[in-house]
Amino acid sequence: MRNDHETEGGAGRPGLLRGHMARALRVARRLLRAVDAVVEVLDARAPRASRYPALARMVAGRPRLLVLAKEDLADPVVTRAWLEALAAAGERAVAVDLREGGGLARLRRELGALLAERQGLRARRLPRVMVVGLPNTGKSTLLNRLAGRGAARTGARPGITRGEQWIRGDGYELLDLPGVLPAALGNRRVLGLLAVCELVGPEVVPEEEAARLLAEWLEAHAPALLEERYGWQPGEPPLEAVARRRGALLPGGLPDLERAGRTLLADFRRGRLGRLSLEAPEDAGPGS
Ligand SMILES: Nc1nc2c(ncn2[C@@H]2O[C@H](COP(=O)(O)OP(=O)(O)OP(=O)(O)O)[C@@H](O)[C@H]2O)c(=O)[nH]1
Ligand SMILES: [Mg+2]
Repeated sequence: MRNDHETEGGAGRPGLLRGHMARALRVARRLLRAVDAVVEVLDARAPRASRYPALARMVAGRPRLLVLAKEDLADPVVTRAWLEALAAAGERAVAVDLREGGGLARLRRELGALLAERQGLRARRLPRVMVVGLPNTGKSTLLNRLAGRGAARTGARPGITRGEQWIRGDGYELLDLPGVLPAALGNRRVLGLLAVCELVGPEVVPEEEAARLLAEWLEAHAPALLEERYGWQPGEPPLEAVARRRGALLPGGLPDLERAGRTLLADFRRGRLGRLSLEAPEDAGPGS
C-alpha cells in the first residue's frame, strides 16, 4: 500500500525528530530483537496517513498486528473496507474502540494467534509485545486495556508518553513507547490529516490550517452534514457558516474564522459530526 509520507522523501531523518521521539525510535530499534510481536497502532479515521513508514519498515519481518484505534469515531463501512484491503494485502488487522472496549476480544485472539506462531518461547518467559505508532493514536490506552489496569499514562494530546515502560499484562509483557512523528514533515496534506485527528499538535500544523482542510473535506465529502449542523449553503465558505451558526463574530459583525475553525475541529474530534473517515482504501492518496 502506498503511503504518502514516502512520496516527498526524507521520512526518518532523526535530526528533525524531537529528542524523546528520536530516543523512542532508537529504543524501538534496539528492543525489536527482544520482542516477539509488534502492535502498530493507527487511527481508524486515517489509516494510511497515520501509518509511519519508518516504523513500518523497521518492524518489517517481525510478527505484526495492525490496530485501527478510535474505530468509534470512524465510518464503520469505511473501516470494514480498510480491514478487507489490509487482509488482502496479507496484513493482520483489527479495529477497536478503546474507550468502550469494542473489538478487544478479537484483538486478544489475533495477538494470541500471532504469538502462538512464535516458537521456542513457550514456558520459558512471557511473550513480549512492543506497541508503536504516531503520537496520540491510543497506544497507552491499548496497553492499559490489555493489562486490565491503568498502568500507563494517557491523555488527549500528542506527546503524553515520554519514555519507554514495560507493563505486565494478562499473559504478556507489553512495551509502551512514546509516539513517533514523521520526521519528513514533507507532505502538507498528510500532516493536515494528522492534525485534524490531533495526532500532531498546533506546533506542527497551525489550527487554522487544520480547520481549513477539515472544512474543505466536509464540503467535498459531507455537504449535507454542513447544511444540517451549521446551516451551510452551497457556495458559502463553510467556516463562515460555522461562525454564523455559533455566534463566533468579531466586533463589527464579521465572522471570527479562527474561533469557528477551533469549534469545527473540536466537533470533529469529539465525534459530534458523527462517525467520519478521512481516508478510504480506494483513494488515490490520503484524504483525496
Ligand atoms: N474515542 C476514542 N478515543 C480513544 C481511543 N483510544 C484512545 N483514545 C483517546 O486518545 C487519546 C490518546 O490516547 P493515548 O493512549 O494517551 O495515546 P498514545 O498513543 O499513548 O499517545 P502518546 O503517548 O502521546 O504517543 C486519549 O484521550 C484516549 O482516551 C478510542 O478507541 N476511541
Ligand atoms: Mg502514550
